[in-house]
Amino acid sequence: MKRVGMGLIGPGFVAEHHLDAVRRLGDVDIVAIAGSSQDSADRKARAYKVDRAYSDYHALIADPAVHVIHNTTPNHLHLPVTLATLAAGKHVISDKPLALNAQEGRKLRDAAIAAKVAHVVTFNYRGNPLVQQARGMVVRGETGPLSFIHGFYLQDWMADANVYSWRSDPAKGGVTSALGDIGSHWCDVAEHISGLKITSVLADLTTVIPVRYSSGASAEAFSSTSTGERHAVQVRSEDLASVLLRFENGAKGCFSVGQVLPGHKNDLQIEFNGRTCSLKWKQEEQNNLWIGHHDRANCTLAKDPSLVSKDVLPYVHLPGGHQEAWSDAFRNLIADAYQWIREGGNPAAKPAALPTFEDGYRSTCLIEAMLKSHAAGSAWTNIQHLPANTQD
Ligand code: SOE
Repeated sequence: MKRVGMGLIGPGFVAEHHLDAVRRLGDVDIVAIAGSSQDSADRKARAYKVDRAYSDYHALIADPAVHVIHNTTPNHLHLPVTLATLAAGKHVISDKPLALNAQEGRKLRDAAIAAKVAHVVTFNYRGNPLVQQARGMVVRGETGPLSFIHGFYLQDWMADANVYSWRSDPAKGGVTSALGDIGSHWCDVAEHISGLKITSVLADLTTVIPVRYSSGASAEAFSSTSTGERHAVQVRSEDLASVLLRFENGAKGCFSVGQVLPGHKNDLQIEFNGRTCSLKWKQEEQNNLWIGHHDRANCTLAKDPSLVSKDVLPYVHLPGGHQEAWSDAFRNLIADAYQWIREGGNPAAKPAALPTFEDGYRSTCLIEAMLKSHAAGSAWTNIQHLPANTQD
């Protein structure tokens, strides 16, 4: 089989997991990475055991051995890096959020469709086998019509005021922090499993830590803070938010996100209440799916190839009792992405669970509606998600 060459731009926290996932596929060559300077690119290339390092991402995109770009840059670089990749006619896998706002998200969605390449956004929780199992149960009508979808996504890595990353800087992370970074994942899982679109939102946002102390360098996600000189920075983006949701079938919902909540590491939980049964999935206990009943005992489905439905099997790699985890699910998403890439990004050949720039654009529309809702004093706000090829 012909090998595919990939290049990665923006070697921060999540980059290592992109490289790991690609290495596990076995038929993709990691050609080069690009960083913000030659020095940092060289350092990261050595650490990640990549042969070539560029300081200029345009040079990496132009490298003829590179067919696919992984864009893991901070949010403000998603637009220029991805547009340059699409202009070169190369496939692109972008980190979420796809862009800083809905206008940019739409531009990227439209450019990706016009470029006729594979365009993927890393809503990686779709790669979890029990997320796919839950989705199938809803599709097959096993839950009955859904009436309530609720949960949260809570983290604590920003609980220390000495953590200052680009996520808190509106010029680099965008005006939102918690909603864009992790609320985007929660909403994607909610819509993906339920098959229902959120139609309107009512949001209440808070900045629990309005002053942070920066060392000058951006803190990597989940890294501990270094000691030394720091300066105070005013933070305006939210680190805590709660949102009420209305779904297209009349279902109601709500979720909270927070980045400053001690004890919560990567605590994404989501529950779907149907007329027949309920489903609950917790990211930190991702090998179990809770099934709630009214008229018989509740039960837990453990991830096991002999128990999940057939269509979920490509996402399961180990027998029952052998725990699979975050990086295995991430690898599943990347495997689907490369399956699509090998089909040249033909829309008809896209694996069903794979999130595209359409989903990435949709996510920017949801977050934008939440920001508008809050700014309007927490008023109900409809989602404005424009189809491809619409005129302004
Ligand atoms: C940091 O909050 C982060 O790495 C997110 O950016 C990821 O999307 C999430 O999967 C884990 O947490």
